[in-house]
Amino acid sequence: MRKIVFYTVLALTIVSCSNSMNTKVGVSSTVEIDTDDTKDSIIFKAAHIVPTKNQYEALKNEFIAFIHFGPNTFTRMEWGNGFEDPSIFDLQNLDTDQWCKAMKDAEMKMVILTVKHHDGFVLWQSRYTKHGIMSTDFEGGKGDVLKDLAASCEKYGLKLGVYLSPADLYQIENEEGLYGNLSEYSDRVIPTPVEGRPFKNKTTFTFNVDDYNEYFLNQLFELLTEYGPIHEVWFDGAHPKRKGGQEYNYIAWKELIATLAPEAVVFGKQDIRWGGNEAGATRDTEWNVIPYSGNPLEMNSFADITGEDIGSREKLYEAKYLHYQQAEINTSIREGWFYRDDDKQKVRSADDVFDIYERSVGGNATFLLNIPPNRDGKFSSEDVQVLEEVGSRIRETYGTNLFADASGVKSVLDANPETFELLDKDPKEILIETKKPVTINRLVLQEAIATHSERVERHALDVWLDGSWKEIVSATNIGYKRILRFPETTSNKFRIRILESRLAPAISNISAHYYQPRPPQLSVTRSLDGLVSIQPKKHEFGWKPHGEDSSGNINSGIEIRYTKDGSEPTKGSPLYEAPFSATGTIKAAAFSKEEKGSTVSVNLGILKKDWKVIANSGSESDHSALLTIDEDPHTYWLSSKKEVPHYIEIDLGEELIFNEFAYTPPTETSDGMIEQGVLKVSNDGKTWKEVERFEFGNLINDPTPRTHFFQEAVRTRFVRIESITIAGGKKHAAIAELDFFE
Ligand code: FUL
Repeated sequence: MRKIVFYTVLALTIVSCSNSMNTKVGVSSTVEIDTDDTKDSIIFKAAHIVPTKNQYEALKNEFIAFIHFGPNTFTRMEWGNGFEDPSIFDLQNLDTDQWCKAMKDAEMKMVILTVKHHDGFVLWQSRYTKHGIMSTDFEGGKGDVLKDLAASCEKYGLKLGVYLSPADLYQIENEEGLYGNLSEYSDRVIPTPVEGRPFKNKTTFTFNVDDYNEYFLNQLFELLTEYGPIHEVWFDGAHPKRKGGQEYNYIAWKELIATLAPEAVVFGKQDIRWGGNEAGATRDTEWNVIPYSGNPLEMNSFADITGEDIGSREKLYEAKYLHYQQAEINTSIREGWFYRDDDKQKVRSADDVFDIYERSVGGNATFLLNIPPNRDGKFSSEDVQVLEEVGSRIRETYGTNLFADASGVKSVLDANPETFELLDKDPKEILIETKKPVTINRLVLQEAIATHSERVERHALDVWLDGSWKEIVSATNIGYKRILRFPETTSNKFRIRILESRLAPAISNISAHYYQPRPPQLSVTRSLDGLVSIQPKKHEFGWKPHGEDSSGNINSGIEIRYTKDGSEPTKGSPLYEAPFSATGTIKAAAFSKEEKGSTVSVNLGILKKDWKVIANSGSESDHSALLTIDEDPHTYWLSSKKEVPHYIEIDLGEELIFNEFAYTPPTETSDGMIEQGVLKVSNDGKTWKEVERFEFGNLINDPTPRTHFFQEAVRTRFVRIESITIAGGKKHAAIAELDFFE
């Protein structure tokens, strides 16, 4: 065996629980690749890279919370500029208990607060700046958000972490600012004593640093000694601005953190890496044993790792070092990291959050979800509802193990992560038999990563059905945890096959679960050709799209049934399989085995295929008048003219009789909602006759399709809609869709 350079003092003993053979091989979280290493010896080394104790504990948190709170909450900005007057942070009420209860209900285990974002404003009573909560009216300038949060965390049993932004616009912009002030490097004692504000913790450090690093270290000292144990220190990589070639002496920060917060992991540095996006997207294969070109234990700065393949064998062969560094998948529950408002800033659905949870926690990563408190110092009720719903789905699904009384390999069925089955003989498989048949659609697999690293490269689940094994699902790596999702299957015999691995993998846990599918809300659309499609309604969350079909990912076995005669759809109604032709009323609902989803009902007007817009009062770019009759309610005409009346004239292609029309306003803008208007008709498209006046209320708050019924039916080929007033006194006119009904 080749020489392995270990950086941990402790070399653990790997003991196989199922084999009498004890394999004594050292493990480490970082190892150097030697010049004479071969592909095989590199893989051997990779198979002995394990998380540190702190990293392993952090992985076990699984689902954790982020809180972005500060001046931006009040200015409605995503990034401040450092010039904010502290009084902008007009906090009157603060309810950190409410935050913690909601996080606990969601099954989260830790919360990380932005104690200082890029604007440089501090949320705690720092001795080293006045740019923060001490200069606001909150609790007479004595308030401390971190202190309140720390107390609530203790009460609710949550761990605490801090986000301290290295970028600091206040320290860049103000005249006496320390950031990039070109100060000399010299030996400085941390913490810098401040008269009348002694520290209880008497530890001191001497570091050779400049002014900004001294300031930063002093603040870290306060955060890590005065708020109870800190379990994660989060260093963001973003910089709205830089100055004076300012460098960060991370090696000094690291020594201070390791001494004062020995249980903490560091994000953005050697312990935890960014998942590579802020959208909640996950990799299909998330390796945590990854290659480095330098020694990560000595590195001062860490580049973002954003590629798709980061830890395959091919990548490892290029390494100078192999290092354990787990991913955090971070995203926000709202559109934006900071709270802006309740109307326009959409909130992720419970389906979306639960899907990200299963993809990240069940994909060898940790899920860090941001919930930004509002200006009343609370989580908004919509956010709380999503958290409660996600928590109850986690408990309902993963709280019951359907393999609890199964027979098979005890060490993987005993729910004890310390015991494991070392699969060192072929075929590498595990058989599990339940007393009675069980119906499952989720399987959780875990490797004994703390002692045996992550070794599985490909695996599959087989189910015994009608006298033979049938492969139900396969996936790549496992690592800390893999959640397999598949259509429900019922059997009493299951087989897990490891198809490829790095040496002998050690499986520590296998459990089976059932997720109760939730019939999704549906949407009914029609193409210009008149083909009607029914599909799960897309959640309208516009911020940083991850491109996943959340409802499709978590639900299986859902059927869509519909009616064309106005009756309520039932399990006996026609099954929707492909688009069909129809006009009139379509009602549809999704059904799971147990449940019926809400019914969607649409009234489809006369086909628009042969319609033409013949005139209109101008249009803004990208908002042509044709979008009024394109069967897509997400696109809309926006007139260019800035005063009423606005008009649009349409040639229906032939003479038609109708007695009602529908106006669909745009949902993406509140500009242009036609509150009052006139419908005119013509038989030559030139001379117009008024037939109806219409009025629609509350369009800005409720931009849903509105129908106007006529006194009597009209027969015409040309129609003209003319606006009289626009909601909210706005100047343009906008139409997403126009429909006429026979
Ligand atoms: C980014 C920052 O710039 C955002 O404001 C936010 O804090 C996010 C978590 O990290 O890089």
